[in-house]
Amino acid sequence: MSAVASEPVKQTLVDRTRAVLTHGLDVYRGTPHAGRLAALRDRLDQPLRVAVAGRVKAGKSTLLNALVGERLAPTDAGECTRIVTWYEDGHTYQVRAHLAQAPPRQLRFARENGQLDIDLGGLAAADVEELVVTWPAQALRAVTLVDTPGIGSLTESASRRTWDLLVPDEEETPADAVVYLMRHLHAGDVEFLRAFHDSEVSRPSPVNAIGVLSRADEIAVGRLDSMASARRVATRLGEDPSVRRLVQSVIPVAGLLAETSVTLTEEEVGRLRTIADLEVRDAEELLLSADRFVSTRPELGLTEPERTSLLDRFGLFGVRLASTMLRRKVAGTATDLARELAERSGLNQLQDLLSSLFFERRDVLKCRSALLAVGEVVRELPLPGSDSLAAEVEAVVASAHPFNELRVLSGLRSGWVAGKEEVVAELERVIGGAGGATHQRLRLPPDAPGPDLAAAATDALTRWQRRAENPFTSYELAVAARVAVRSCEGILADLSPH
Ligand SMILES: Nc1nc2c(ncn2[C@@H]2O[C@H](COP(=O)(O)OP(=O)(O)O)[C@@H](O)[C@H]2O)c(=O)[nH]1
Ligand SMILES: [Mg+2]
Repeated sequence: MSAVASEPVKQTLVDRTRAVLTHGLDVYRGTPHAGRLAALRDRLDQPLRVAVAGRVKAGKSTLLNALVGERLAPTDAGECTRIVTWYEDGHTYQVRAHLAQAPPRQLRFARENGQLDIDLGGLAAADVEELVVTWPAQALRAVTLVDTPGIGSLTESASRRTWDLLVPDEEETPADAVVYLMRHLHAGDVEFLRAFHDSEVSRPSPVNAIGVLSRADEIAVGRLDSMASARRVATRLGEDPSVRRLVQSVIPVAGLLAETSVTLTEEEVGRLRTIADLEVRDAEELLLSADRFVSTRPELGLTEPERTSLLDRFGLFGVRLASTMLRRKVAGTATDLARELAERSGLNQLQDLLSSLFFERRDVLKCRSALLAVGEVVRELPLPGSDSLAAEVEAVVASAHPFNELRVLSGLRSGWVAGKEEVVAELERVIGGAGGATHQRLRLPPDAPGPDLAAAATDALTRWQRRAENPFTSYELAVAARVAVRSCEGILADLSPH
């Protein structure tokens, strides 16, 4: 039976965005923009693109490896760290170089000690626009990760490439979302984030950026309570109004430990056991400093290169933590230890956050990037027909509820929408600011039964309707409250069997 005209099939945001892009292709057929629009349409079916950004040596590549679960991105120095590199899922292992002045070229690569080593084949880093590493990896199915050389890179051109990727002048932002690493906040970080957000639909916008206080183990100089100190610093940063309007939240991550936890070897655990077998006081003395760890107690049974390699992989904090956990039998096997280290490094928390703030909203984030880009095409090259295209973009952006939620979220974060603390906190949750899942919006446990969810959603709906209609509610809050009402209605509609 065909659909009845009076009951149009509900179009999703992705459908509507795809229709805009298809129309755009019609308008721009035969122009240089056609390819760009086609690529944008393809992107709707591809994984979300998340860039890892921040200053040089912030620990970006290390953290990217932790997220992939393999040591693909080169860390420290080396030519390849200066090149913007994409890591995407695929059927075969492959590395391509996109060049400024020549067609793309396939590159040779090798793996040594689990690390990917790319041979630039005589190319200079400056000649390479970007590298694309295709790698069959579970983690890359949901997300394509982009490693950046970092702002303030050693060379002007590497710095500029990072900037172009995140804050392009002309083209759409190639990334849908950003994990921004900061070691300690300074003016340059805020300025960078601000510029990135200036190219957004609703600015300033914390909707697609998460802040990571990176190299968290170093904050309390590697003491065992380092992560607790880092958490305090991160919380303070996350409450700072100038940071809140730029990133959704700031969490501490000890990236090196995170990377090592997902690539831990039995051999490494064996070496850590040697330290764990020492008397507590002897172990503490050995681990007082990196120098001491490498050069004292020659009778220990660990060579100098073995000790140096432990330091490179775990950091002093990681060696302390891991050997202590083995000694106290918090972890018995390599698998246990890997799990504990992943948890304590902050990696699990980061993954949860990425999942609730980015992956669950991936369609909205992708559509947002695409519609922004269409808007730019229209501005760059006005043609007959581009006015109606621009109007369509407007219409989708204005009417799609998820975009309204994002707009309110930015409004809350930037202080445009203000109210009583608990009201603002509830508003932020209901519109999906702490995660888009129903239970998260209603602040219920993940396994809350349907009737509980429905009851909570009905309560919330009543509350937000009352706030929206209350004459004492400020104008901004009333607008936001109407968005919250729609969110509650959406939740109830999803819960209802009809
Ligand atoms: N102690 C410690 N060192 C780290 C951490 N993350 C990265 N590093 C080290 O910092 C250096 C720079 O890291 P890298 O990931 O290359 O930084 P990038 O320039 O931002 O990509 C390397 O020597 C890493 O081993 C961390 O969480 N803790
Ligand atoms: Mg790097």
